[in-house]
Amino acid sequence: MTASDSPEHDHTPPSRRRFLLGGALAGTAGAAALGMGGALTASADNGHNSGGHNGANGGGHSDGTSGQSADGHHGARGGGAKGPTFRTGSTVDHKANGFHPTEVLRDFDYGRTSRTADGRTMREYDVYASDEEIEVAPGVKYPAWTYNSRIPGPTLRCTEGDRLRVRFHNGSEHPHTIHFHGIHPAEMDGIPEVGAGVIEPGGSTVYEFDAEPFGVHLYHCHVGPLAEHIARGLYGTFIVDPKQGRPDADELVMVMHGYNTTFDGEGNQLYAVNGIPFHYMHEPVRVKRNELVRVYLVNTLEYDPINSFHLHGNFFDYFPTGTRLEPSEFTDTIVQGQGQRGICEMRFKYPGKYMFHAHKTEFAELGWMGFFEVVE
Ligand SMILES: [Cu+2]
Repeated sequence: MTASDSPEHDHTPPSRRRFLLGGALAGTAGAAALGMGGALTASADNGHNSGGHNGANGGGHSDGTSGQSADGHHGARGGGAKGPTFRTGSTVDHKANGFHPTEVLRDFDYGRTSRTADGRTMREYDVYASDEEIEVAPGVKYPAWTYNSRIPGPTLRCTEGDRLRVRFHNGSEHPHTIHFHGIHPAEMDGIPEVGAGVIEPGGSTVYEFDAEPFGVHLYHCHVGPLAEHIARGLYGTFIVDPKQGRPDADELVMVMHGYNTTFDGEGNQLYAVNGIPFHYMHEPVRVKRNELVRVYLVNTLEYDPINSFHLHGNFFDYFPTGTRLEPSEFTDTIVQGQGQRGICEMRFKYPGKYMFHAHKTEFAELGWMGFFEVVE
């Protein structure tokens, strides 16, 4: 599609409009449901674009299919009051994907523990890289590169002062590393030409270092082209708890990211928290009224300069990078650049459903939105 044949009011950049390269997925319900235009498929009509993703018209239609066998001829439209069609009703096949975003929320990997010679806790983790086809929207398969076959990778958790031993095996067809944020010797930094350097397909290495400083951190591949290695899915959360711990809470991990399904490196066509766009619209994050909720929030979004987190009907304490025990802010919206992260602590005063989403409306309408469901 060129600018000249796009609908008059569609200001979508070309990279976002062209949802997928080629015809492999043309005509699937997932592509059509995104409401992103005739470039996708010969069967798309003008109505797909007139809604755009700004919700200008009321064409929403949920077909409720899984998308796997949809033929794209049912007239699904994007946009409208309900946003992209797959936002409600349709879901991806989590079983086939091999991970479930609701489980990712509270899934912490503490490793196998033992004692070091000097009496500290040793935690050993196994992380492998692999190439996986992930259904990121109904009917839309994305060729991801993953840690432990999921997006995001496992949440590795420990306490400051622990000794960490991370065995990394590269089962992908591409060279990768694990680069941890934190304080550690240069040779454990997981970058090319230092320490073990790039780990080739079939290769392995061990990253070993002390857990510091306490806070919420991240890890990701550091092989070039770096943007693609990260954007394909090679990232995860790395939590170092303070020795004294934090107050009891319902703890959640949220990794904000996107999918550049055209691979043009010019933006993202989908945005998500924990792997699947709109997942927490379908399955709200259930929390209890008055209970402390602690969100470890990480931004790994590639190709867009900022991301954000906004909570409806409530405010939260924000602890940037989680490296101090006193919050820096009491707010309902924070902004993070890539690699930034922090802890949001909140209590819901009233029961009901409360949205959370990027306060970058474009991201929200392309997948980065969800609900908390507060119950008694
Ligand atoms: Cu890589």
